[in-house]
Amino acid sequence: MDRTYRVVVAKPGLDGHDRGAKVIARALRDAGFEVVYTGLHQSPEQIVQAVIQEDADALGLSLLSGAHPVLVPRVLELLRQHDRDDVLLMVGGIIPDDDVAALKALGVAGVFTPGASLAEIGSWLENALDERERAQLR
Ligand code: B12
Repeated sequence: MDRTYRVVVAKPGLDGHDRGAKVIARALRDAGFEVVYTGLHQSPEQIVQAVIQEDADALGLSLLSGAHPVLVPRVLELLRQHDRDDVLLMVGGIIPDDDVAALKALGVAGVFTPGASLAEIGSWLENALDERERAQLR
């Protein structure tokens, strides 16, 4: 890792499926990232405020409720409004195959569904952030 990256892991929406978010937060911490977990029931506004206040390099959203088609575009819109659309956005949880391409077209860098390996998520994030960092230095 080129430097220690800071990642906000957030659980948008009204449901209580927080296991995936907690597992990811811990796995990324163990992989050497600085992780801030927002806890349950976060609105898009609260999540984007966390990104701004923590000066995050990446944002991970965990969504198992089926509300991703509404919540992810709203988070992206608020990131743009606050000039933080540079943050690398990844989404995980119950995301039907048909929705994966739609989320990527909106600007989501990576989508991870049940069974995704924690080691692979960590190395994918490290590579993506290192690549972006090096491109900015060029
Ligand atoms: C455990 C579980 C619960 C637990 C949640 C406990 C908790 N604290 O999280 C309980 C029993 C409370 C529960 C309740 C309900 N549940 Co439930 N639940 C599940 C279940 C069986 C497993 C989810 C889980 O914890 N998996 C283990 C974790 C580690 O895996 P994961 O979250 O998928 O995370 C992995 C990836 O997805 C990815 N990932 C996830 N998040 C993120 C984030 C980032 C940043 C990244 C990079 C990766 C990533 O990486 C992880 C590692 O591989 C799923 C079905 C399933 N097979 O997924 C249903 C499921 C999510 N539940 C469902 C439903 C409907 C409900 C209820 C509404 C049922 C009801 N009528 O009461 C309630 C809602 C209650 C509430 N208040 O929200 C549905 C959702 C349907 C939908 N999306 O259309 C599912 C899909 C079951 C189904 N097939 O119908 N549930």
